[in-house]
Amino acid sequence: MIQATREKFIHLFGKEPLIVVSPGRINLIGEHTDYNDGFVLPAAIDKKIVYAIALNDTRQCNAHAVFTNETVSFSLDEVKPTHGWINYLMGVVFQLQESGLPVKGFDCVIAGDIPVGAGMSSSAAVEGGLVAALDHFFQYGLDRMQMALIGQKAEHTFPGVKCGIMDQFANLHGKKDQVMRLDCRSLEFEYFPFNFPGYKIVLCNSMVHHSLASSEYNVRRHQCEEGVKVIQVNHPAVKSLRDADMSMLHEVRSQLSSKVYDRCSYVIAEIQRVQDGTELLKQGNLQAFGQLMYATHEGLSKLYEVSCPELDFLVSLAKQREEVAGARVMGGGFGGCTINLVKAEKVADYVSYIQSRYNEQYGKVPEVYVTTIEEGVTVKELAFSL
Ligand code: GAF
Repeated sequence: MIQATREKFIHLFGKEPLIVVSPGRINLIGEHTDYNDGFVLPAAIDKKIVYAIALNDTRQCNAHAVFTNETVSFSLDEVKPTHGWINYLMGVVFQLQESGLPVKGFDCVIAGDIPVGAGMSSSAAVEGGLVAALDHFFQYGLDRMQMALIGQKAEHTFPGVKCGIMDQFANLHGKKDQVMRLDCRSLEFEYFPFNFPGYKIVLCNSMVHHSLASSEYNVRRHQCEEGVKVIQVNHPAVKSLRDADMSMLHEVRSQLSSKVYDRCSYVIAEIQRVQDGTELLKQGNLQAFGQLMYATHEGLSKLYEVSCPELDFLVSLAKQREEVAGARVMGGGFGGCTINLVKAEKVADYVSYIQSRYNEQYGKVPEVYVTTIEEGVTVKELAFSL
């Protein structure tokens, strides 16, 4: 794919590009905890966006997307929110300009194999790849966390999703075969190996993509903040759900709508599950970790209400199979993928079981990706060294 993207760029723009490989991400546990100052456990994966990109000595940015086969242009003097994938690029450019960093016109080709809307964060990959490319050209000297924060702000201000930091962080900090535990408040993080050679990480795509996903995402965030405001009356030290516990939430139960109560109770439990899950993984106890994944799914489905019947069905299939240590919906939800930890020698059986049962139930065959944990955004300066 890298070579094909480079060739397409040379064909369209007639010069040699810089290549940037920008991965999607998985998250083992810790969903909707990032914007509550909690913990997450993501990793970058083998699904990726590839940029071929070069400066063009104008004030015009021209981007060709291989997946839609269209070229979209915008002027650096008129960067404002619009529709479609170009929004992610414009958001990044806008945030760099806002930070007082120089940006000049560029040409790029964007290709990739991250399925859109599948919960693997193709949007953070588009953002992170562009920040890294522009940082390379202009030598801003941004560190990877600063780049992630620029991507997150781009997402807030252009597509308008008030996301946490997890996706942009994972995209830019990934390391081969390592998961990362990020404290989303302090932004401190640690790597540790995901060392289960007998198991594979299998993503099952429900092929459902709800258009309400981003507006409902923002509603969830707002409901968490509502809960915090009420808890703060008795406990002023509580700045976010990270600081709350179930007894504090219980005290204010009568003052909260049942939805806000449920959202908060899910998040408080999930933040704890990341802490417990990290220890279990470090101890090599994948079976117990898998049970936490099922508990997360239950919470995301019943309390946080970001699942859908198709995802619940996929997880119910996983639960019946002894080769699966754990499974749950991954990412923002409202469609997309489940993440499954599956015994390596049984992956083929499992995939055919899932695909045939899902097809019987919903009349479509889910795509399945057996994924690996890879490096974060990589800038490849010399095309001939590919
Ligand atoms: C999306 C968001 F972008 C992340 O910040 C995170 O909140 C995730 O949903 C849910 O854990 O991917």
